[in-house]
Amino acid sequence: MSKTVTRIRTKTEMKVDRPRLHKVLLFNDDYTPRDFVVEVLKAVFRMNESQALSVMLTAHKKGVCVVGVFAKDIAETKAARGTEYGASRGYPLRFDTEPEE
Ligand code: TYC
Repeated sequence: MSKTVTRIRTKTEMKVDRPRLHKVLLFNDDYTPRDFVVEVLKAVFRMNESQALSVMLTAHKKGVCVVGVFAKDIAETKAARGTEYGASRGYPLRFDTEPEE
């Protein structure tokens, strides 16, 4: 004799938050040459000349500029590379990260 088995399937839906993005900020200082800031922006953030010039000038005039928005680990790596690039030439050039709202 065959049996009919009824199973109740329950489905749990998990809502997962999208990972927050992080901004990379560039800070002005009085010592790093403008051309060198542009060089770092092109090398680390793959910007073209005019993008790099515009970001450098905004940081120079306003004190700080958002360079880009990335996943947390990428933002942190790029900020560290930019800061290290400056330090390797003896400049106080500083990048940092901040979570996006
Ligand atoms: N203020 C620097 C100068 O006049 C240039 C500069 C621009 C430095 C932007 C840092 O994030 C910076 N030589």
